[in-house]
Amino acid sequence: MKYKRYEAPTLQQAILKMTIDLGKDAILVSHRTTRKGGLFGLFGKKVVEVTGALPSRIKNPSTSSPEVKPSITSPSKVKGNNPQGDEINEIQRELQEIKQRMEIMFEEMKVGVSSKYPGKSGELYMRLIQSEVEEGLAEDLIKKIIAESSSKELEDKSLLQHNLERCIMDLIEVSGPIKLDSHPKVVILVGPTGVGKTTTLAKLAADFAFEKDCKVALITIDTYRIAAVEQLKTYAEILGVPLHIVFSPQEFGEAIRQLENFDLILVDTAGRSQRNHQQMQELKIFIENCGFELESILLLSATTKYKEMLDITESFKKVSFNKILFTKLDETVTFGPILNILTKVPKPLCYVTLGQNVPEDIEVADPKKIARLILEEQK
Ligand SMILES: Nc1nc2c(ncn2[C@@H]2O[C@H](COP(=O)(O)OP(=O)(O)O)[C@@H](O)[C@H]2O)c(=O)[nH]1
Ligand SMILES: [Mg+2]
Repeated sequence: MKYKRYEAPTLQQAILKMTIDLGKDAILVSHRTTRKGGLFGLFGKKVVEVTGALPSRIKNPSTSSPEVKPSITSPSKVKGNNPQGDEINEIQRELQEIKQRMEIMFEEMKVGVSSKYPGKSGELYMRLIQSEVEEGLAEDLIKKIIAESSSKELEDKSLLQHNLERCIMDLIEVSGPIKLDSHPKVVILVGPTGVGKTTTLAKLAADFAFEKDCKVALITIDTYRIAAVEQLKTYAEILGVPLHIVFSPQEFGEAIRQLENFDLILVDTAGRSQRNHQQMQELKIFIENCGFELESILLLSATTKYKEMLDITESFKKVSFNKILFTKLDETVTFGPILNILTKVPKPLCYVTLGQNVPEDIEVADPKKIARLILEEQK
């Protein structure tokens, strides 16, 4: 038996989350209402926490939520005439009852969703929720397509999906590839450690140097970890482009001046923890005091939890960034957080990366592809 905990603003939404994650064989073991945030637990947001279980004979379709230890003895540990046997049997019977109640609730929930969302729109709403699109946003999107559809059209799932795809695309602002609209164009990649800055920089350098036949140079202010500089040195050697290593904003400005006849200067930075105020301040000073106008791209990993993405974008706003780039799309199946972020942070998306391979695993962001990934049926 696997036990998992889910949180949501209402009991119905929490059960919905659990059912989406564990499937409809899931059993509701317990639920409670609690408050999160606020002072000493007061004035916080009300959340309903449910603990669900999945009988072990059923394959768990997802591992996205944290597992919790069961608070009752596992029935599998009970042998023969163990004195705890009766108690366990009792628990099993109760679980069976809960399961039946759950099934009824699940059916009611489906009825709830389908009464709120007519025709096939409920299915598409569930699809958005499964992709981890925020509930409010999913609701707005579905309401929009309902408003645009006749009752006959509401029964046509592929038409609705097509309309929904278009509505999602409208929300995704893209900038296209880096434009060489100044000379030299200086682009700095910022973001947390391990998000893929150095790898992405190498991919961009290769694209501009080889495909677009531009004069490309690299600068790194990632001097915290010697291994990080070595990684970039290797890329610079392979690509045959110059690399400058700088330690101060003055040196940074000087390096750009020395590279003035290059078309594109790509700048790598040390991974910064969004929670380390000093590191963020240092980066801000580098950007503001180099004497050149920079285009700053914030990298976010598609594998990061949405809440953490928000935290990262909030912190990097202080150093200011012009565009967003999502990495590691190959490592996730839930693409909703990309949409959530792009609707919350009004910055265009420039590229996405989809693997570790330099130079090929990078693409100019395409709203249609992202909308399709969000709406793709999950197996
Ligand atoms: N799966 C996957 N891995 C990536 C991608 N981009 C970078 N990585 C990997 O993520 C790790 C950290 O990358 P790195 O460029 O050193 O991150 P940095 O600390 O931000 O410079 C490396 O193992 C990269 O190969 C991507 O799009 N997909
Ligand atoms: Mg790096």
